[in-house]
Amino acid sequence: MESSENKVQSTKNKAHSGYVALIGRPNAGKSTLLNRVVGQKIAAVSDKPQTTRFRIQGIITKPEGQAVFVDTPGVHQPGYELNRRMMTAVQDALLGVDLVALIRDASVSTGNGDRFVLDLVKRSEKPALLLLNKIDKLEEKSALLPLIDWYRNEYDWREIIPISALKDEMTDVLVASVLRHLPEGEPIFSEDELTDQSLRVLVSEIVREKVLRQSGDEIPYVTAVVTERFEEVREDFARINCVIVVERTSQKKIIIGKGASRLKEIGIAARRDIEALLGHRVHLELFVKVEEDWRNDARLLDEYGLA
Ligand SMILES: Nc1nc2c(ncn2[C@@H]2O[C@H](COP(=O)(O)OP(=O)(O)OP(=O)(O)O)[C@@H](O)[C@H]2O)c(=O)[nH]1
Ligand SMILES: [Mg+2]
Repeated sequence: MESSENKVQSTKNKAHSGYVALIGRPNAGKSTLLNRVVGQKIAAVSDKPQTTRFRIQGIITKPEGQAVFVDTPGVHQPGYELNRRMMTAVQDALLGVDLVALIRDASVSTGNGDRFVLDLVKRSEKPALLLLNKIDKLEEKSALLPLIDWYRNEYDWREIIPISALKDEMTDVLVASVLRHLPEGEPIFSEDELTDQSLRVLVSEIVREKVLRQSGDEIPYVTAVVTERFEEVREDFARINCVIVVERTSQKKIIIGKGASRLKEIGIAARRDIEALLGHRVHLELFVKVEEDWRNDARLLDEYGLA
């Protein structure tokens, strides 16, 4: 009797593991969700569209299994070589995962961009979850019903889950659902691994996020950040130099600001996050450099890690 009970138990508790892609339009909240579920800031977040430029993995390990969340750039029409590469990153992510999570800003009305994203998910023919994000912005939760109806007619979703990545609503339900829908299997990564990104890249992305947050509408698209020096001088102190690349001298002036005031603000905000990431003090130096048309320059894109 006892042994059969144990058997039932062990089948029930079989661990699940695998990859889940976060796919959606720019600004849907994919990176906010990634950071939220991992419990650490690993992806840049801003209110400017096209913040994320490459695939970023965030790993969650629980007794029920391990989920590797794959954050991707927001789906948009590619103009520059950079944007073509961003869209290739989305396609590659879709190919390589066990599960797809379409994340949709539920506070805005449906447009062509949403149909385009939906088509990508349909063509992938993968099991998929629909995440209706930003429910904290809705006055009435019943506003979700027409949206749910519309999506339900379009694809055979494994689950439809309203969430708020920002306010941490229903995100535990979402993680449990992801784990349930991943295949049975052993963990892929060790328990203490949180991301596939190197410290240098995490640092560059922190600086880029601060640039995006402290600038107007033009700068985000024309900015790349590279960590040129990362020296752990002592166990508890590092010297870091980052280069902020823009396309024109006028943009360089905007980022530096009057009396270097904006660059200083960017540096202070970035250093705070970098110190939290590394757990010790950091000396951060920022430089601004002009590289005309870097977004169409394959060599520079490779150099900046935008492969
Ligand atoms: N109110 C509210 N805002 C949110 C929520 N999730 C994300 N946001 C905000 O939406 C904006 C975009 O968030 P991101 O996480 O950068 O969006 P993304 O989908 O990664 O965007 P791209 O990388 O550009 O594709 C930021 O200002 C977030 O703070 C949410 O649940 N509620
Ligand atoms: Mg993003």
